[in-house]
Amino acid sequence: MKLLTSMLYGSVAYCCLVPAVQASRVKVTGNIFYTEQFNPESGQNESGTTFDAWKINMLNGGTFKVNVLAFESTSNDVIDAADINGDGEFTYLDPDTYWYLNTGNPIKADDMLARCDDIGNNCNSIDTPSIKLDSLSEAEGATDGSIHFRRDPAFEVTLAAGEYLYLMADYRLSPDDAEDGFDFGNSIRNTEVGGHADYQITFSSDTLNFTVSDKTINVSAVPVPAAAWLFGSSLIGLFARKRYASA
Ligand SMILES: [Ca+2]
Ligand SMILES: [Ca+2]
Ligand SMILES: [Ca+2]
Repeated sequence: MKLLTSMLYGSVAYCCLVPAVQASRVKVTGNIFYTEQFNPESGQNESGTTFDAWKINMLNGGTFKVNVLAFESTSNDVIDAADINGDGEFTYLDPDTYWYLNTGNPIKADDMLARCDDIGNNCNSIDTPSIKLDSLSEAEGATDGSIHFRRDPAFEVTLAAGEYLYLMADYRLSPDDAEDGFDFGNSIRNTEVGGHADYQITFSSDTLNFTVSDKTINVSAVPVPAAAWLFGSSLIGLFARKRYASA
């Protein structure tokens, strides 16, 4: 009986005081292109680089980690190149990333919330009601395979519920470039591989779940499994009855 009671105590403590944690992790990939686009200001086509705008819909507020993998070298020298993603090409994308509010309209500089270019560089800590962001360490940034000590940003971010954009560009995307929808005048290193560069982003959290559809990611709280609550409450009920019966 004593054994049963302590087992019950143990189960109740495990299932209810320490809610089941269901880690969630998702990896997405994309490409940045060196190409031409019409520039209304000059009235002609100009070269530059594309950038991607990932829609991040926070159905619940919460905290997650973002870890980028892109720069396929330990230095700026091709002699240190490594084909990290195994596609037979070496690309030199130096990610420059930004958080914006998504108002559903074209990107506006006023909607920029935060920037994270590198590990601990051009990645200022920020703490406001809508966003909190802190760079991760080099070691944490390398857990996805990054080999350059700084180029690929990695950070922890806390966002309030709402709709955001996470911009992935090549260094450097100014707020004006973001408004243009194209990084006029920018180039990417090693354009011999077809004028593009590759990247991967890993989103992970202990408390949030990610659902990816095209370039939209819906982020929601991981529910504590109903079975755990039912199991826990039935055990509490059983334990309470036993106490009552023995009183
Ligand atoms: Ca590659
Ligand atoms: Ca990384
Ligand atoms: Ca960078």
